[in-house]
This record gives sequence, structure tokens and C-alpha cells, in this order.
Amino acid sequence: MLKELWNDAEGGFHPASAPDFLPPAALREVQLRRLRAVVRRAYDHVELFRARMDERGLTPEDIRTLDDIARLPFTVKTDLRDTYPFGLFASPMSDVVRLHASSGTTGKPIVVAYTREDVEVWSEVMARTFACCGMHRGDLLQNAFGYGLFTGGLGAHYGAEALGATVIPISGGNTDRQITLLRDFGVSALCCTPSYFTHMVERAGELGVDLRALPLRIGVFGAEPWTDAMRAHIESAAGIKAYDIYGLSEITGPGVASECAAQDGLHFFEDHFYPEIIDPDTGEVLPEGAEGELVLTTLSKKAMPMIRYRTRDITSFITEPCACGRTIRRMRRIGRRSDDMFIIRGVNVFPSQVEAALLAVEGTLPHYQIILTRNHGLDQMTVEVEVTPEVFSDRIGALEDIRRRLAQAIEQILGIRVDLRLVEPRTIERSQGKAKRVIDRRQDS
Ligand code: DLL
Repeated sequence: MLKELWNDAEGGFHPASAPDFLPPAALREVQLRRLRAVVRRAYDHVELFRARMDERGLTPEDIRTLDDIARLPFTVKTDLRDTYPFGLFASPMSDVVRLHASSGTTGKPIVVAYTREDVEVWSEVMARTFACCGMHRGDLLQNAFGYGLFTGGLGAHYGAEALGATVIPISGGNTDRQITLLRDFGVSALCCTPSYFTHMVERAGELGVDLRALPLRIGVFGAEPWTDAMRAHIESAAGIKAYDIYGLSEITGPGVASECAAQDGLHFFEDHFYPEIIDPDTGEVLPEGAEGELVLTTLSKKAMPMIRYRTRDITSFITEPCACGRTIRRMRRIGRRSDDMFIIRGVNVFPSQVEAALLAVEGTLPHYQIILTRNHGLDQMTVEVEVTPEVFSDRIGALEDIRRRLAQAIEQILGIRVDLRLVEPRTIERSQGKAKRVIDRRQDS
């Protein structure tokens, strides 16, 4: 079976991808076996988890079916902060071969650990991610995710090597050099955040390099929310297929879920990460297909098992089978986190809604920022968006016309009027990693 999956010439599959195609009953068996083992491990080695199990009168033996997972306590981000730096480790430091950390927006970073086996599993799921995106041995991957404490760079690096592709470990930044290598090396695949890639596209244009004429055919993007409108922009500007990949440091990093050729939802590598969707208010598991908060359990993590980790990311399972033939479950793209919503004059707003409205209007660039301020106790939202050089240099009429259409598009989606500031290309700061879309100055005013 493994051999049949290897499709070197056209790409798509890799021997490690076999679990993607398991019959569901066989997959459930693997999951239950691993779930029982990981609960046992966490109970024996992680004090916080054992105390929470004891409080509920639960022992690892009580986990007899996959549904029993709902009886287990949740883990949340503050648990990582409260036990900073190493309090959730289930392995002695002598077995830990790697640490990563994520800075987050407030306070102490969170620290995550990997044994040698954990790094192997991570490489496998990243190899499966790249295979999902149509990459194969012989591909030349420019890895523009940041190398360092962030999991993107090294996660993608090890995965691409496990796949048998050739990696260029360029990391993020130094955009002119990125474009030179893309062109001179004949790069066929590239990975980074979608916002950084829009910057690369823009810079390539300035340098007179037509990305569409290069051998580049695959873009693997993730680490931040992006919309289908952004995908359409990227695919047509660079002449590539753009895939969405998902993951988070607490669970392993990238490699938790990935789109496939169908570009219709992200497959979970659920033989290693068990997904549930819960009601964020009550904590109840929701029926298949309903939208809610994604909760993940690591089934094979050794150094830092995570049991029912609440991601804050909002999505739903897709219940129809996928055209690609994979049997592992899929979720819809993550458009928002339960904690990135803000309320303006009583209306709930997610940055992704603003992005969708902006990209629907021609003449704007995919560079924008949302600024929140408070004026006499009243919250104000200003959307700053760059317009194309043609529009900007045109007579006032063109600018006014775009402003009107943007205001309409936003009002249609959000139901409120916002302040719009149309700015020259290059005004808004470019990010090499995750873009900062919302600047909240409400506390300053
Ligand atoms: O961003 C890991 C990663 C690296 C994923 C490279 C994909 C590619 P953290 O820095 O811990 O880890 O941030 C995790 O980023 O909970 C989501 O809110 C968000 N996120 C990650 N991927 C996506 C995506 C990495 N494809 C947090 N769409 C997660 C939307 C995403 N949000």
C-alpha cells in the first residue's frame, strides 16, 4: 500500500501519507489506542492534568471509547503561562531535543518541547502537508517562514526534507534576495505567511520580475487568517496555486491540518491530532457541521502532551467526503479567533470581514490596517487601505469613487459606517511574518 501511494512523477502522495487514506474504522482504532496512552502519560507525568482528573474522580482507565474524551478536562493558554516555563513537560529534560516558544501578544511567552520522536512525527505530518499541497521529491522549496523560536521555519524545513524535496532555508525578510533566488534557482514551491507573500508580489513588480513567468507553481501559506479573496489575488498575481495550512505551537506547530488539491477545507492529520468542535460558552461538544471553537488533543506527543486544548480558533467540520479521496476529516478555513473580535457601536466585527469587503473593490491593494480609537467614550474604527499607484496618481475623482464603493462594501457586510483613509502604496508597514491588522488605541485615549 505504501508503495502505491508514492507518486514521484506527478506528486501528490508520499509513503507517509498512507494514514490519510485509512478506512474510518481503522483510523478510529489507532486514535483510541493512542488516546488511552497519551492520557495515561499525561496523568503519570503532568501534575496539573493529574490534579484536574482527580478532582473529577477520573482515572485513565475510564477512557474506554473515543467519546469518553468529552469527560476529560480542557487545557487553556493560561495553563501554559501559569506553569511557565517547563511545568507541563511529561519527559525529563534529557529526552527533550528541542524547545520552541511563542511570544503571544501579552505577558510571558509560552514554551513547547519535543522529544526526538516528537520531531519525527512533526516532520511526518509536515511531509504529509506538503504532499497534500501537491509537492513531491524533486521540488525546490523556498522556506520563507521565520527560523527560530517560531515553529514555522523549522517545522516546514524538516517536513520538506522528509518529503524528499530540496529546501532553501532563507527564512523571512530580505525581500529582494527572496526574489533573486526565486528567479535564479527556478524555485517551484514557496512557503510563508500570506501577508508576507503579498509583499513579495508587490516587490517583484517593482523590480520588474514577473512571477507568473517563473517555474513557481505552489504556495503554501498559513500562520494567520486570510480570505478566499486574498487567495484569488495571490493566485492570479503570481500564477500559482495557493494552499492554506494550519497549526499552532501548543499542538506541534504547522502540520496540524492542510488543504489538498480540492482547496475545499483543511484535512486534519487526525491519527496524531484529535479534533473536536465545542460551544465556546458552554464547553459542550457540538453536532458535526456546527460552527464552534476547535479543541485539539495530541495523540502521540511525548514531551508535552496536550489534552483537549482550547485553540480559540472558530471553524466547523465539513461532513461531505473530499474529492481527493482522503478519509481524514476536514474543517473550514479559520476566518477568525474567538478573541480577535471587537465591538464597535454594538456591532461585532472580525478583521476578516473587513478584508473581504476591501478586496471586493478594484483599485485597492491587499495592504490594510484597522485602527480603533475612543473619542468621548465612543469607539471609532478607521480602516486604512492602500490604493494602486494608478488610482492614487489619478485625479481626485477616482479616489472619491473608490472611497464611496469601499464604504458601501463595508457597510453592506458590517452594517455600520466606518472612517476610511485611502493611502499611497507602501504607507502601511509590511510584515515578514504574521501581519498586525488591528491596532487598538482605545486604552490610550
Ligand atoms: O502559527 C504555526 C504555523 C506556522 C501554522 C506556519 C501554519 C504555518 P502560532 O504562532 O502558535 O503557530 O500561532 C497559532 O495562528 O491558533 C491560529 O489562530 C493562527 N493560525 C495558524 N494557521 C492559520 C491559518 C503557528 N491557516 C495561531 N488560518 C492559531 C488562520 C491560522 N489562522
